Amino acid sequence: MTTILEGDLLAGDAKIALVVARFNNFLTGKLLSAAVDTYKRHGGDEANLTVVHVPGSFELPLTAMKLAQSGKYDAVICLGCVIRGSTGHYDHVAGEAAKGIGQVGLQTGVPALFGVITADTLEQAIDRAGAKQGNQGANAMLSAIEMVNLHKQI
Ligand code: INI
Repeated sequence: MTTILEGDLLAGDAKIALVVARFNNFLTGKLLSAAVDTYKRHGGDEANLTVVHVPGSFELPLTAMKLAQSGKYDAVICLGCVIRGSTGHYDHVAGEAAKGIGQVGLQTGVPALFGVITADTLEQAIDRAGAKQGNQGANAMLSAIEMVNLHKQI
C-alpha cells in the first residue's frame, strides 16, 4: 500500500516564531495580525507565538536563523514587504531575503516560511496584504502549521 504523508491544518501546541520587518509596517502589520488570527482560528493558543521585530526584510534571515537554532520553535515565519517602485535596491533586498530564509530551513531543519510580499507597485502590495489577493501572512501561517504537522510524521 502506498504511504502518503501530509500535514493537517490543526495548530495544536505548535510553537511558532514570527519575525516581522518594520519597513512598510502599515502592510507588514496586516500580515502579522492575519497570521496570528489564522493561528487562533486553527485552534492555536496565542501564548505559543513569539513575535520579533526587525528593521527591514534584509534582516529577516539572520534573526530567523537565530530563532531556528535556539531549538525553541517548531517553525519560523518571516513577514516583510518589498516594493520595487519604492526602492533602488529591490532586487538585493528581496533576493537576499528569499535566499536567506531558504537557507534557514535547509541548515536547521526547522521550517522557515517566506511570508514576504515582493511587489512591483504599492497597489499590488496592498492586494497581497489583505485586499484582492488574500493575505501573505495568513498563507504563511497555514503553510507553517502544515509543515510542522507534516514533519512530525517523517
Ligand atoms: N526593506 C523592506 O523590508 N522593504 C523595502 O521595500 C525596502 N526598501 O525599499 O529599501 C527595505 N529596505 C531596508 C532593508 O531591508 C534593510 O533594513 C536596510 O538596508 C538596512 O540593512
